[in-house]
Amino acid sequence: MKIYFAGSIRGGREDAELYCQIIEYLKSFGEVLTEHVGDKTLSALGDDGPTDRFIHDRDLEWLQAADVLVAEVTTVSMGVGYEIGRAVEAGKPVLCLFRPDMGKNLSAMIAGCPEIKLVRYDTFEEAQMAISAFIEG
Ligand code: 6IA
Repeated sequence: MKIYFAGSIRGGREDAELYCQIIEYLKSFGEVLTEHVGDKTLSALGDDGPTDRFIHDRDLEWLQAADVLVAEVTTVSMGVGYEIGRAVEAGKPVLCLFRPDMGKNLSAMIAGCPEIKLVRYDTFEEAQMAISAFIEG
């Protein structure tokens, strides 16, 4: 099982610790292709290395190789929204995790997409249950 995890980078890194925990949990189901998303040393600049073109092309290759996409969508991110759209278009199963109590609004393009499995949660345990139900069916 290859898992593409999507979380905000340039959209803001306030949930980086949570991404890291989700990635660790996802690893119990298979290979996480995008572990860097949970790297707590990575700043919102997200540009301390390869060019944007390189990042885009490499991430899309990983997305095509992935069996599923799991996204934490509470922190608004253009890149995460783009990845979700590309995954839906490619017919990949998509799980979006959203924390309603954080004072953020979820885009209708995510909340209203019938192909996306959207789970609203508060605790990490709820996120774990949503992930295992999504992956193990
Ligand atoms: O618009 P955002 O930057 O918030 O988009 C975040 C999403 O785009 C993540 O789910 C990533 O998969 C992808 N992404 C954005 N920037 C990078 C990136 N930057 N590297 C890998 N994926 C990215 C460079 C960091 C690297 C030097 C460790």
